[in-house]
Amino acid sequence: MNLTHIEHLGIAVNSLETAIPYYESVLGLKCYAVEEVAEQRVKTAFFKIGQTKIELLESTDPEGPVGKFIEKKGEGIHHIAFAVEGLQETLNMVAEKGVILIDKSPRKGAEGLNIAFLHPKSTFGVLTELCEDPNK
Ligand code: CMX
Repeated sequence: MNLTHIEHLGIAVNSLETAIPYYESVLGLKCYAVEEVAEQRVKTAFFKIGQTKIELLESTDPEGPVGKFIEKKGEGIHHIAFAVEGLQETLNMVAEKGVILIDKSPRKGAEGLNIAFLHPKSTFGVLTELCEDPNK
């Protein structure tokens, strides 16, 4: 497996509007994009810190993955995303090692990345996303 860096950390928040000022005014980061990912039933806001991003996630549907997460656990770190080269091969390899895949093949995520999730039940409680930039 060829993980290159932490692509982003996903953080569930109740409201982008109330969370963004903390990241901008207190941490001094700049929100460079807000994007709705309808398929995932979230609105996202992105910040860059070095090579890594922070992705704030506001649910647009209480039955969506982030809506359910917030209902159960409240705001906080929702997932870690690793950048990987060769996403489909990596998924095959991870599945062979017994990890439960949420996505058996890559699909489109925010920022045009190809993404796939691994189930937190087989990754020691951390929802894990693998991302590949199709333009690299
Ligand atoms: N981190 C860690 N554990 C989590 C979790 C998370 N983010 N979300 C759910 N869980 C846990 C639940 O607490 C539950 O644990 P227990 O059985 O101990 O209670 C377990 O996983 C299974 O939960 P579930 O209720 O059976 O399943 P859900 O319907 O809540 O679905 C999951 C969980 C991870 C399969 C689902 O959220 C999913 O498919 N996620 C991938 C997609 C996603 O998260 N999209 C949003 C971000 C999109 C983006 O970044 O653009």
